[in-house]
Amino acid sequence: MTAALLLIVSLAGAGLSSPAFAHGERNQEPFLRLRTAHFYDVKWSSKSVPVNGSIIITGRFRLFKEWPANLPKPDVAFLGNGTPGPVFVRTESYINGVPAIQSAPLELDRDYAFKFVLKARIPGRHHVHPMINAQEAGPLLGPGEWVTVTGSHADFKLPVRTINGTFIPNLETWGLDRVYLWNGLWFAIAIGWLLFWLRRPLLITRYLAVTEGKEEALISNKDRVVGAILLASTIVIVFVGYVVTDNAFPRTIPLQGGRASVEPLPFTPGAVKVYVTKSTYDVPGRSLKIEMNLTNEGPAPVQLGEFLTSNLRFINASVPAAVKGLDPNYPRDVVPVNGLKVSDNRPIAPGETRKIAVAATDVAWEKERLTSLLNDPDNLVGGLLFFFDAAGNRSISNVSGPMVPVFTAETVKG
Ligand SMILES: [Cu+2]
Repeated sequence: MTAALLLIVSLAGAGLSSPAFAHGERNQEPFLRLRTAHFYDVKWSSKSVPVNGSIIITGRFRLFKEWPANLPKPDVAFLGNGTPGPVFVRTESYINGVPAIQSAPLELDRDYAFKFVLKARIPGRHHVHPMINAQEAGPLLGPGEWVTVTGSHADFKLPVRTINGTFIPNLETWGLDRVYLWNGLWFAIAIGWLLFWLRRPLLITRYLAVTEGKEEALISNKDRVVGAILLASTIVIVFVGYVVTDNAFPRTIPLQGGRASVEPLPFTPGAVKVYVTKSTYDVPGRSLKIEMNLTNEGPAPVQLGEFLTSNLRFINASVPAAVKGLDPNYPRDVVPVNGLKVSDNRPIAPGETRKIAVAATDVAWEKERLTSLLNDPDNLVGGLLFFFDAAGNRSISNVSGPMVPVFTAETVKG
């Protein structure tokens, strides 16, 4: 009976659940995704690439001003890529044009442009994200795009010419014989040493000998000789190995552990000052609503075109420049179809302050598991607001406010 019930439950589950996509970005704490690195203008050069082919990922990120207080600052940060395992090899990476091979300290409330090149290694359909690894804060993921790698892994090659002119036909297999030799040798010695002791009576006999004060009887002279031989031969192996390797490769450079230094992009204050007066999350309506006073401190009238948070792009369909800014190839699963509803779309004149209400309504709040923020002791939502003038110039302002839950549906007209 129980077995039949279990079978029914599991069959029902299989029918209802959708296949597991992506690779766990939704499991990150919402405050990590809402108030750390906001990625924008991200582009993937291609959605399909053969093994040995390369794709280039470019874009920008802003490290949010209201970085979570409980999270260490990005004093040591590294530009990486979020992919399911080593399916690509990162052959180049830059932050603001500076090679990002090493980690660098990054500043909050500043913008950085990044670029990296990935060479396809393992065939399949992979979700590819830009990512910032901040020491002690963890991986901060940008938006993901599905990239298909075609061909066969057996054809993969990574040729490199070193600075002393040595040509390595394939870095993937270079020097593997040495790796096997040294690992095999130490493994064999370790197993031999373990067996030498394990073949004798073990715990209880030895415990009794020790309690009776006869521990000397447990170690014979032969054991001492074997131990001394092992010690001497280990030292000889290490020394000879060092001399032989040093002669074979006289010029070596150790792995570099220094820090790079990267200047942020020039600071451009947002043309619009944002003052949030109320922000709520309508639980049944799956809608984040923000009421705010917007003051245009720039020279031209502007309209609110986009709200970006946690890689979700809520776009105001009434602002042509915002719609134009959405690349037709951009991954659709992070562009909620309802977009951003704005209570008043008339351009805000220079010097004018206007109270507006916006609603970002989408099932993505649940799907991306962002609503678990409602249970957090720190329930601030953060994001970027993109304003556009009539010429299509963009200005970016920060926005943040608490996600206070309401349990009755309300609407924002727009
Ligand atoms: Cu992913």
